[in-house]
Amino acid sequence: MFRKILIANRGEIALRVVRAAREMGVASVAVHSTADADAMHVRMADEAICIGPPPSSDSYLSMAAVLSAAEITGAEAIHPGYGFLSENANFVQAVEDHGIKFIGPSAEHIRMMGDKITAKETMHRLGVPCVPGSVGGVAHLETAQIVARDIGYPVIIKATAGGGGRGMKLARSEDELENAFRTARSEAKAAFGNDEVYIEKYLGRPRHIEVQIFGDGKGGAVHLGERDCSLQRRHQKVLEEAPGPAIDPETRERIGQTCAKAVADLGYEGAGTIEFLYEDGEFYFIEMNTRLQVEHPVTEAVFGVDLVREQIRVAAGLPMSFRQEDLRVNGHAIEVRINAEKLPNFSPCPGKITQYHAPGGLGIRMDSALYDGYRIPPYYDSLIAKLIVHGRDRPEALARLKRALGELIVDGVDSTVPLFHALLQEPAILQGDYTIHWLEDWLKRNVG
Ligand code: MV4
Repeated sequence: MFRKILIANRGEIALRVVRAAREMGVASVAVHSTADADAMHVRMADEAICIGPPPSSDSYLSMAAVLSAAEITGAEAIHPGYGFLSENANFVQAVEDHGIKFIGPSAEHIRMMGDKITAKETMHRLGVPCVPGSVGGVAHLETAQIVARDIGYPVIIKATAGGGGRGMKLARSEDELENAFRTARSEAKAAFGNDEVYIEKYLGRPRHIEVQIFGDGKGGAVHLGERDCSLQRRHQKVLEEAPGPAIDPETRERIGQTCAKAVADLGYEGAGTIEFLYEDGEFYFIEMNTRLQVEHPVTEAVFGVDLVREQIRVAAGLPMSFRQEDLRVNGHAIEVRINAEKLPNFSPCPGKITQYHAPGGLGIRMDSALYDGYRIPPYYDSLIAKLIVHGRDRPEALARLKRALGELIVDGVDSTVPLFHALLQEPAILQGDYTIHWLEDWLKRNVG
């Protein structure tokens, strides 16, 4: 096992990794910008080192600064958390070139899944069901027309270098195709320096279902069921749950085994998520994320595992501490993302936390780096806490969520807490009956 690891991140996820490492007897090094000198992850880690000025581009995103910090502190491995450098294949290569272990998949697997056409071709080849569409990229309008006629309108044009909702254009009929195709290509060129696009059948009212997988890097892999992450606003997830309210045990087993087999065939190492659209009982692969995700705690709650511990174990060359047959869904978990944002526009609301009280009791987990008097800096993501509740079933989890939100105190800044109080009054939420469009439609009706 490693003696010391460096955490190339901040906020609640940096703290999450410090906690896992400490339980394993592994020392942790926090890195921080000058804006984060008083941050909780800095206080909780065994060591801390300043890596630059407030802008992420000069600190948390600086490969040279992070690598120097690892060298200086003698860290044997780097955990990237999510965001920042977590899916940067060049960073992984640089880390390994310095003789440091990257806690995560290989540069090759990150690069493969970062290119959405290659990701889709790979998943298709491995037997994962995909959205009908072009085989590979589409370089000419004439080809786009032929593909679109074949699969039928509406179609969606996506940038191969996009993902997470960036670089997509809808064409409802053939009259819209030329404009959508040209716009998609020029926007992709401007945003990513790569104008390659592909075409898919547009699915009108799907759910976003993602399957958690975990590989040992040696051809072994398991799945840990799915999460339903359909409640999103502008491609930012707002609430996630496990298991998915629309997924029965047989369906979970079928898609889970398909995903586990695919990543086993790849020799994938570490945590990953295979994202699907789910409509009319069918799964359609869209993207794979090669990192630990923000919403991983709902999976940890229902499967009773520590995914970060497993990441560190396999990175150190140890086997995973469970096999597929050890894993079973226990109850139901829901996560809500508490952001320092002001409704109705969700505008970032940095500032000083004048009072903070975290909820507690049975089935409550609060992942947060907040404390009384903390100043939320204006430079980073507005996520300030994740409240994760676990119950024996979905109604119990919902009751616990309502109870916990009532106990929570976050004073000094606006937050998304009132949104969750309101959502818990909605029959569609209480029944788990929502698609990827439900939240934006609801916000239009209720928040203006
Ligand atoms: C789609 C789609 C409908 N049909 N692909 C948006 C994020 C990116 N990961 C994929 N996205 C979508 N791809 C086809 N063929 C609709 C979306 C989409 C979406 C997906 C998941 C969660 C929320 C979403 C909100 C709008 C659009």
